[in-house]
Amino acid sequence: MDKVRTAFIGVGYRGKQLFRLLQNIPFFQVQAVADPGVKSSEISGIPCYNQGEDACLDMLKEHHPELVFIASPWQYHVQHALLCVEYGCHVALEIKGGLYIDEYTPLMELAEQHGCRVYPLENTLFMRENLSILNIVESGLLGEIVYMRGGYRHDLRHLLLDDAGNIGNREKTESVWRSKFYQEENGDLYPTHGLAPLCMIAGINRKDRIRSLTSFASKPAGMLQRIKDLGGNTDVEIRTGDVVITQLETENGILLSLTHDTTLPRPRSLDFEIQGTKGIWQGDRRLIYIEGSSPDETWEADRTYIDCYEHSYWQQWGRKALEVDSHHQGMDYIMLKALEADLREEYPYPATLDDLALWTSVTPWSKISISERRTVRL
Ligand code: A2G
Repeated sequence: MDKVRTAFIGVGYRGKQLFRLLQNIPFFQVQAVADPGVKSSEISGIPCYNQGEDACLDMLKEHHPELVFIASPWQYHVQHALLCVEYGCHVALEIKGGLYIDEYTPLMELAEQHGCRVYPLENTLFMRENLSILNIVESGLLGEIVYMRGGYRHDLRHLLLDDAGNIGNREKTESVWRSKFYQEENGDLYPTHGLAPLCMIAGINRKDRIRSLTSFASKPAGMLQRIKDLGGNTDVEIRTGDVVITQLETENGILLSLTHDTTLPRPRSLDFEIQGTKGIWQGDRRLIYIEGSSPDETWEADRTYIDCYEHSYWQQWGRKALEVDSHHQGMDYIMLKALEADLREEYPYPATLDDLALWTSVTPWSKISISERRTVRL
């Protein structure tokens, strides 16, 4: 495969970021986009399908793409992916939390029947440090993995509320549909940024399985405080706890801790920590400790280790990644190059639809665990 005929369903905030990055990779030949909310003037030089319910269907019929990027609102992901697979397209599917248990099963079945691949676009898998840590863990430097932590800790109040403190009202942003989840659900709404790299690093869903999870939620106070400060109407219901913590256990006895924390003031963090029988790495602080080689009980900067164990993705494409993708520190670009490498049959993409189904299942299971105050078996 030399080039791939590519199309987009959904070109909002995220779709446009990916669309722009693809301009740097000649392999992806973007033929058309479909999105009822987009104006042709926003996307230059290619057909833009924005009329009516069947816009994306018309696009598929008229352009016969081989690959479709799906970056529509969360509630449409599976429906759009099913449609693309019906038309024989591979799918690059944006991530989100699971909307219900077994949500991806029909897609897995249909993709298998049609011989289509579905690539989860989880960019944190491609963070330079995470990929070096994958190599470090595989080399045995941290010993046997025992405990891992990750999370999505990102203050989204500015996105969920407008400047007057109205919820879901920030025009032309994901605020319009994303905020509804905060009003209706109490659980980890967005587990994949934290969980996906942990699963990749420890081989979960390959050589180990998640057995059970237990989630806990704090009260939801952050959004209401912010609404009050902005002079908005505080007579709204917010259900998602400000901090939701999920503890997961694997069959091989690894404990994972996952945090969802998006409605309190804080600097952004993915909160990674990987701990094994020979050492520990802390992503936020960029520190590492290896027994026997680090000074006794003293943290070291991780830089030398991260450089020395650099993943082949970053060795090949890292320089360009940092040049063209400052917004996500190169990881989006590396992800797209990894997708290209898989489609060219050169190097397998490190995650599958089966992995996405596992990561996202944390959302519905965490809701059950919180509301029934119990551990759930996966
Ligand atoms: O904020 C960041 O870019 C998130 N990505 C992304 O998932 C989304 O939530 C966005 C807000 O729209 C990372 O944190 C890697």
